[in-house]
Amino acid sequence: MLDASTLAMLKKEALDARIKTIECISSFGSGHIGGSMSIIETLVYLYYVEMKIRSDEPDWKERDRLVLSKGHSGPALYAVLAKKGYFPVSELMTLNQGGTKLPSHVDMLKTPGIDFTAGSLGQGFSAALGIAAAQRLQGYSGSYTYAIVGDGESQEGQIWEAAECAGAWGVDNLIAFTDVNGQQLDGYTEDIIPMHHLKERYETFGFDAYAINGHDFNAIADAVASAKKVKGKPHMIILNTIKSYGYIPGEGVKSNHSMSINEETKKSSIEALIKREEAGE
Ligand SMILES: Cc1ncc(C[n+]2csc(CCOP(=O)(O)OP(=O)(O)O)c2C)c(N)n1
Repeated sequence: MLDASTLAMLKKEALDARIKTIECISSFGSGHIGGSMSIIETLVYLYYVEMKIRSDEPDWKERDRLVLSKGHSGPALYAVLAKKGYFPVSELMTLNQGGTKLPSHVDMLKTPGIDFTAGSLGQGFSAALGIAAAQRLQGYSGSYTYAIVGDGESQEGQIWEAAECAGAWGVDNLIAFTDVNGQQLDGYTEDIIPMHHLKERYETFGFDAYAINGHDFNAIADAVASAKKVKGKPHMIILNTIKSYGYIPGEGVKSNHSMSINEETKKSSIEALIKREEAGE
């Protein structure tokens, strides 16, 4: 359970990250708003509370790592990294443009603070497992690797190969999240390949697993704290989320994976979000 001032700080930073995500996607004209907005609380919680990082030394060897396996959600991570000081906030407005450090899919060779390149779905989770295993081998006993996987992405077979190895090897410094926003590129996960019983599936693979509301900071904090107490098993936190949460024109919309956001929609959607936050809805 988080104290009131930490919770207030996290909510403020989440609102700010949502606004910056909308603004940076709008600066290019379109982008992956849906899957960016559903993971904001997780990113903000990890970077503001949980992770052992140095923004002035992004390559610090003993740092915690984050692999955004659903690499198309880069804009949300960029918004958080910019605010944490990895690069100037003004660079957010170069998203996806020629010469940018911020491609639409995360790239560790281009962006300070990005720990692994992703975008070809299914691969990042394996990389996260490898990084976590390497941390153990190198003796960084207090270092964790976090991974964020999509529910659509979980249809990739490679996800389950990584799960199999992580469980067999007992890689307990791997703390992964699956963002179950119920949607993927072209529709509802339920209509394509349903991802039922994910918590139980991961338990079967030898994980310590949780299922929580992914927009609830206290639930995220409690799950991570519980995970860190369980030794000898990797951890999977299933996040029940809403795709496009906070970009109101995309909420409840089937085609909210990648959307066009013009100047007018940017302004009106940010105003509507702030109004909703102020009303405490
Ligand atoms: C191997 C591979 N196949 C297809 C794609 C195209 N693609 C990009 S995002 C996406 C949907 C992913 O759905 P999900 O993991 O649920 O992401 P979210 O809804 O959270 O954005 C697809 C199919 C890809 N990037 N990589």
